[in-house]
Parts: sequence; C-alpha cells; structure tokens
Amino acid sequence: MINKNHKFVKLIIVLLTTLATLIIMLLITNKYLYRSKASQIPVDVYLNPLQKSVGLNETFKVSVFLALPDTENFESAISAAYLTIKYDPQILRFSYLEKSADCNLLEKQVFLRQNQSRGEVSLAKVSLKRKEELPRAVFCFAQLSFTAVKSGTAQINIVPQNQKEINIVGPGPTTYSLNLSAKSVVNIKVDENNLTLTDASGNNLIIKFKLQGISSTTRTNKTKISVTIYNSANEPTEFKNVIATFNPLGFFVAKVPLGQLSGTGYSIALKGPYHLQKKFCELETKVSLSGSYSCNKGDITLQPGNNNAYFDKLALPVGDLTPQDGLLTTKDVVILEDCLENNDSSCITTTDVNYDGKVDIKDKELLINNMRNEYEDVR
Ligand SMILES: [Ca+2]
Ligand SMILES: [Ca+2]
Repeated sequence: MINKNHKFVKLIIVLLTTLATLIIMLLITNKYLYRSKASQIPVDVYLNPLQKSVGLNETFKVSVFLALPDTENFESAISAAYLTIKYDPQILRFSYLEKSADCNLLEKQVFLRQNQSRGEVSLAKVSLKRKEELPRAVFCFAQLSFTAVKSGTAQINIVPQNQKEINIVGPGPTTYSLNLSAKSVVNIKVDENNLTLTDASGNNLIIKFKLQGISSTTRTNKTKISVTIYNSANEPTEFKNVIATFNPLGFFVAKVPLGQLSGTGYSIALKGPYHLQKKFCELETKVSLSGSYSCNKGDITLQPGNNNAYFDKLALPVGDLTPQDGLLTTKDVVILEDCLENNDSSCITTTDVNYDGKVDIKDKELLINNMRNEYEDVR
C-alpha cells in the first residue's frame, strides 16, 4: 500500500514537472516569438495620389504616408525616418519639399539630397517630441512637389530596403522594416496638351506659346509677357507682367486669371519682353503653309473654368526692345548694338533675346532678320 502511494506521488511529481517545463518552454517560446515579431514591425508606405494625369510644366504634390500596425503601444511609435524616393528624371523633376503642417509630424528635417540625373530624393526627418507625442498609426511623413517636364508616363516609388540605406526608428528598442506594395507607387501620365495647372482655380486662360529663337534657356526659365484680351466690341483688357514658364520641349505656358470675362467674339494679343505683339483669333492657331498667321475678327469663346489656348504654332517675333514702342525700328537695333558682347546684368536683361545668357551676334541676327518682314499686330 505504501509502495502504491509512493508510486502515485512519484507519478504526480513527474506530471507536475513536465507541466511546469511545458509552461516555462511555452513562456520562453512566446517571449522569443514576441521579440522576433517586435524587431520586425512592418511599416507600410502609401503614396498619394496613386494615379495622376498632369500637363506639361504642371507642378503636383505627392504625399508619403507611413502606417504602423500597432496604434496603442507608445514604444512602437516613429521618431525618425530616412527614405529615398525614386522618379523618372526624363519626365519629372523634383521641385521642392512642401512645408505643410499636416505632413510635418516628424518636424525636423535633417537631410534632403536630390540627384536629378538619377531621379532620386533622399530625405531624413526626426521628431524632437516626447514619445507620447510621436506619430503612430497612419501619418504623413512628407509631401514632395514634382514638375512634369516631358510628355509620357512615369512612376514615383520608394526605394526598397535591400537597395538603399533605409531607416525607420522609434523611441524604444523596437526596429522596423519597410513594407512596400502597389500603394507605394504613383503612376503619372504627362500629356503635353493638358495645360490644366494645379493652382488654376476659378476662370483662367492657359496659354501655350513660343518665343522666337528659344529652344532652350540657360539664363532663366521664367519670363513675363503682356496679354491683351479684346471683346467683340474691340475693347481691351490688359494683363501685364504675366509670368510664363519655359518647358524644355521649347514652349512657354502662362496663366491669365479671366475673372468675369466670358462669352464669344474675343481675340487675344501676346507681347513678349523683346517681342512684337501677335494677335490670335482662335484658341488653336492654324498657320498657313508658309508658317505665317494673321487674323482680324476674334472668334474665341471663353468659358467658365479653364480655357486652353494653343498659340504655339508660330513664335512671337523678336523685335521690340525696352523701352518698347510697339515697333521694330533702328532704335531697337541701336539698343542691341550698344550691348553687343557686353554681358553686364542690365545688357543681359534688355537685349539677350534668345535667353542664352550673353548678348552676341545671334541676338542681333534675330532682330535684323525680322526688320524685313515683321510688323506688330494691332487690334
Ligand atoms: Ca521698338
Ligand atoms: Ca543671347
């Protein structure tokens, strides 16, 4: 009997020991599993928008969102991140980093490096806040502005962790891995005939035009033009100092706020800083076989919203230098000759008509060649 009892106790002890070992093993395994999980917290990257159709020269924004699975644990917040954003440099150009408060939760930017030839922007941001205030869940890491410089399709994406030094760190020992998906890629379509500009709210005239002698610019890619809109009674509304932006494909785009101007029978005259005025009677210029264009009666309808004008079939002729008098005369030639081979800033500003940063024979030729056959369009 004693022997039997002894055996029973022995059995109980063995069972208890086994159970305890199992529990300890389970705890250790669990702890180990939890740890390995914690060291691998995936951070999802979302870009917004995922699809975008833009016009040439249009500047648009792309937001980079980081998303953490654990929203409760302060330790698994994010206090700093370093990412590289890649884009097609043939089609797009990185413009600038937006300073919007919504995308500045990691408030201190410590590093921004752009490599346009490779199409890369590397950005590091950190937060100096206490860990309770650090961003968790889904938050906007950064907002970047790009400009479309060529027609075609392009992508913007985040460089994967195995290709580039990528770092996301939190306030605790937790480490993070970058989790990319289809939502980490933006598909951009750039259409050169889509002149719709991002900031073109209200009623606008968006003009695509060319300036004679300019297929590239080395001095500046912005210029100022005058736009005069004549209604059917030939009454002018003039817009001075309208900023136009050069596109590497060889044309400029300018935006004129139309206000209340709408209806039919309009004509539009453009005048550049060194140029004779040209008048256009249709929103899409039809040039003759010889490449010339002139018109009398305005046939342009201006509608609410954006009106696109394609005046780029011919270039505004060089001819009227400052002080502009509306004519190409010997006075203009004298102004240019006085500045020939003189590249101080005032000469460049007044007589570098082909925007290459120097006043030379090329500028003079443009002017002289036009003396024979160019006259300014008036009304
Ligand atoms: Ca003149
Ligand atoms: Ca020049």
